[in-house]
Amino acid sequence: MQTNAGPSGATADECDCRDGMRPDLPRRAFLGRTVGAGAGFLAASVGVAAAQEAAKAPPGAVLYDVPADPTKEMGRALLEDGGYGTRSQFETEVRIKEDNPTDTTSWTFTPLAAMLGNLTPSGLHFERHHGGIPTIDPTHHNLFVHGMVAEAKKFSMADLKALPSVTRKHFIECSGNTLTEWKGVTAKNVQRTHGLLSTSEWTGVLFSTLARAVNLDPQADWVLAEGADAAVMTRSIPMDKLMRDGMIVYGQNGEALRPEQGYPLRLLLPGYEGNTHIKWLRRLQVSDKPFMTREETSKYSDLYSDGRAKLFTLEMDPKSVITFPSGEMKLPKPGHYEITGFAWTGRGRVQAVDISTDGGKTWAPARLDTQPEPQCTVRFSFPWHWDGSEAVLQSRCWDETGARQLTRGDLIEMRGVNSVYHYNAIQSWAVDAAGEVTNVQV
Ligand SMILES: Nc1nc2c(c(=O)[nH]1)N[C@H]1C(S)=C(S)[C@@H](COP(=O)(O)O)O[C@H]1N2
Ligand SMILES: [Mo]
Repeated sequence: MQTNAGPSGATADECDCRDGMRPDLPRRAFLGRTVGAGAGFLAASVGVAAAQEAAKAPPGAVLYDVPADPTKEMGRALLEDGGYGTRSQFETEVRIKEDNPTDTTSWTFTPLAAMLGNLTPSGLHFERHHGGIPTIDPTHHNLFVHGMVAEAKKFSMADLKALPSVTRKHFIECSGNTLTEWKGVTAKNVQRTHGLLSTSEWTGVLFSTLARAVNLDPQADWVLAEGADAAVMTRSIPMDKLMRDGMIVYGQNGEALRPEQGYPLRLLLPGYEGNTHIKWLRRLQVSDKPFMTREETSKYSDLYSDGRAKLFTLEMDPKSVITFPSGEMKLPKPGHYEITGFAWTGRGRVQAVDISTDGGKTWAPARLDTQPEPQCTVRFSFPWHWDGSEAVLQSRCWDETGARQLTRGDLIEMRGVNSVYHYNAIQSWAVDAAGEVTNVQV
């Protein structure tokens, strides 16, 4: 465990000599401690309050002593080298892993109930990896565009960054998000039911810009996208989608993509199922037909009750969920509450959101707290007076194409229960008389 080094590894003596720092201040005023395994050390050396925080703080978080009055002590020093900032030691929300993990073919859920605003902090973006997270040196990474093109080309990262770019906010949702709801209630909270959803501001080159550079064959109709991970994930993407709004992105929330999100390069297909957003993108092969890869035949297809499976169900349908109050929360007492949540659709902009507090018998419109943008989440809210009696909270949304979020009953009538992917039914949270909130299906 690190005990006497600050966040940048500076020793106490170095700290004392920094420009502008008063050497007479107690050392602990500008020393941080990194959270490790031994909580005993922290209890002994930084006091009870900090030890309690340490119990909650994720590993690696840097803990500072908390002065009784922050105006009476010099604040801590800046990081030695300017450094890379981290969140407050009191902010402890993390992604959680799925219940039955393997180390490399795994996923983590975004803590949706803790999100403030619309964007997901990059460190909390959900993850889904089929072959682990590759480490790729961007100076050696290339994107090959070939197949039915007049001029096959190799683009280095520098080549791509020299092209005109766009910056747009879009969600990514794994089509397996909420899959446990098909067969009944198992997931207890919104992180586990809906946490394979995140929203970022993405920066990169439009596919249409690359298309002009390689000169597409007029017969070209599909493109195979391939990742440089151990899964060598491949998906066939319709050309009209790519030409409409497909992006090759290298930026996420103002900085480079996180390794978990596909560093240094990924495909971003606004509103399409997460699986098609190929990470660690290394190759685009242009063709006149789909390639029928494993990921679009045996996987990522939707099995209906009559035994037939639908292929290429690419657009995510309208969906919404209440994140407050939601499963495993407890309302302390009757009174005023602001119901809040997210709505999204892969087909365009969210048009409106309704709320029911009586299990779908009556509905009233929610307020949209963010401006609806194409294929982007919106935040909604709804003022609610809880009188202390049992309630079932639901949200439903529809989008600018007229597509609606269905009840669970209607969705199952249409789709059966053999599907794995694309579950988008109305979610219900029951509030009991004690204020306990649980996941229910009505
Ligand atoms: N190369 C590659 N691309 C991939 C995957 C992968 O395992 N390898 N997982 C896919 C799946 S199933 C999803 S839902 C999204 C998840 O993106 P994220 O990890 O950035 O949230 O990436 C997709 N792209
Ligand atoms: Mo996925």
